[in-house]
Parts: sequence; structure tokens; C-alpha cells
Amino acid sequence: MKTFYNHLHAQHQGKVEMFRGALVPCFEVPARADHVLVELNRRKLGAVLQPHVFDDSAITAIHSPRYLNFLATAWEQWVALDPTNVDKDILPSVWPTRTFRTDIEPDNFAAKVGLYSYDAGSPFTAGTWVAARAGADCALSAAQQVLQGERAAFALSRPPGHHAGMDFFGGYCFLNNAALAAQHLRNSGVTKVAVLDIDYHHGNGTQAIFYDRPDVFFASIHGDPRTEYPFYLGHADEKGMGAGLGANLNLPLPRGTDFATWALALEVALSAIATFGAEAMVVSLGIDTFEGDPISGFKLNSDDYLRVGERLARAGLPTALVFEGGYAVEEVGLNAVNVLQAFA
Ligand code: SP5
Ligand code: ZN
Repeated sequence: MKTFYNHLHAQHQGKVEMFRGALVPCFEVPARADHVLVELNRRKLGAVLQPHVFDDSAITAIHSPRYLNFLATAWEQWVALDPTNVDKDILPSVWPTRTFRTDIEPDNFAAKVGLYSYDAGSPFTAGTWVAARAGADCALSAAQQVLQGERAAFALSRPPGHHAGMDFFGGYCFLNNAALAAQHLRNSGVTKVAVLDIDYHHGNGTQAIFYDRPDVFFASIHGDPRTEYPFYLGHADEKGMGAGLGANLNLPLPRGTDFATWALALEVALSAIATFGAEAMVVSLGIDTFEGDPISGFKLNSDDYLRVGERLARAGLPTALVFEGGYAVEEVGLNAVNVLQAFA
């Protein structure tokens, strides 16, 4: 299996995120991707390639122009406010909740940051845009491999993507890599695409992007949003709307769920994807379902990821796998590559 990787991911290196009233060191660190890369090379799983640089049209197919303009210029706006800002991350502090207007982009920078975000856990840094754009190219390149007849390809990208919406960042995510890959498949002639999201956290961004569409099926297995981040989306009664009704499947599970129960949900998701008639699949491959993950609550062990890879492969679909969460940094390489090796 080929992997697409760009060292520019390391340009996104947040310092701190807001947690329980304090700024704590970021969980989402460059070493995560580095550990996966080392393990891929150690097991000689296949070529590690630079992604193709895709046109902006591949990005505007999912994200709004004003959001992309914000991402591309946020850092220069931030430093223009005060030259000493170069040493600080951008973190939002104010948001337009219910009853506020979101159609007018404010001039005030903090207000703009809030308009385009939904949490205070996702620092925007000097290199965030460059890293996110390179990561999107990795996901698009993996989709392109699948279009060219490869059985599967892996995007080793960060920052992750599945919490990012059409016009907002959050949950450490800025561009929705899985959605971009799925849309690229659609635009290249694949009629029905499934996105299977197995990150611990619900892929609220991906769900929202495709919620009213019948051509992209979204299935997600995740911690119950009543107790788990991102809290406000991911319930079992969210089935899609309009033409997309029936093309959204959420399988929330309680904190503490082990592999036996999780694997039953995977059967449900894959059988729904087969019934939908997907011709290709994008997997949002979060590894934060691991028992040792510092911010999550499922109990998968390292060997379980071999079973995950085998089961994904048995779906028999051309598959682009896109790296998402996974914060047990020392084990993330072993666990992620277990999925990929068992798939291959
Ligand atoms: C892509 C992805 O996995 N994003 C997850 C974002 C989660 N952000 C909220 C983190 C809350 C941290 N809770 C720490 C609990 C420590 N015991
Ligand atoms: Zn996650």
C-alpha cells in the first residue's frame, strides 16, 4: 500500500489548548505522524510518496471561499495586530451562538476567529495553513491512487480533518481531508462513495458536509456525544436530511467499550455501506480508540487493530485511508500500521 506524506505537516505545531480552565500542552503533536512514518518504513509496507499538489478547485469543492481566505491570511492578520504575536498561537475566545448573525464577517480579528471555529482546543499557528493544505493534498493523492486502480492508499496527514466543516475549524482540524477525498472520488466518476469514520470522536464536520446528500454515505462509530467530544452531534437519530435521508449512520458507544462490542458496530456500519452500494470507501482512520489514549475512552488493544484492518479489507472496496486522531504517541505507529498491514 502506498502512503502519501509531506514533512510540511510539522509546520503545524500548536503550543497549548484550553482544557478545564487552563492552557495545557497540545495533544495533537508532529511526533504522531513521525512515529507512524518510522513504523511504515520499518515494516517496509510500501512506498512513501510526496503528494501531488492539487488545484484550489479540489478544496473549494468542500470549503467556502471566505473560510479559505481566512485560513490563508489568518496568521498575517494576527501578527499585524501586534508584532509580538509571532510567539503566540491564535486561540478563539468568542463565538456566535444561537441568535447571533454569521452572514457578516466582522472586521475584528478575534471575532473572525470565532466565526470560523467552534472550540478553544485548536490553536492556529504560523504554519497551520501550509500544513493543512499539504495534508489535504495527501488525502486527495490517496483518492487519486484509488481512482487509478490501486486497491488502497494511505494519507499520513496532519493536522487531522474530520471535525472541520464547510466553514469552520475545531477539534484540531482545519481542512476536512476525508471529505475532500470523498468529493474527489465523486468528481472523478465514482457514483456512490462511503465515508467510514472510526476515530473515537464523532466526525461532525464530515457528517455536516454530506448530511443532505444521497451520493456520499457517512457512517461513524464513536464515543456517545452525551459524554464525549464533540458533544453536540453524533446521536443515533441523525439519519440525514432531504435527499440525504438514510445516508447517515451514527453508532455511538459508551465510554469504556471494548473491542468485542466495538467490532459488532463495525459489522453494522460495513453492512450498511454494502447495502448503500458504495463503489469506493474513505476511512477516517483515528487511532484514539486505543486503550492507552490519553483523551479517549474505548479499550482497543494493539492486536485488535490487525482485526480492524482485516475487516476493512473484507469490505472489498477500493479504499483511501486518511489519518485522523490518536494521541498515545509512543504506540500510534504500531497501532496505525497494524491496520494498514492487515489490510494489505
Ligand atoms: C481529531 C480528533 O481526535 N480530535 C479530538 C479533539 C478533542 N479535543 C478535546 C480534548 C478534550 C481533552 N480531554 C482531556 C481529558 C484528559 N483526562
Ligand atoms: Zn478523535
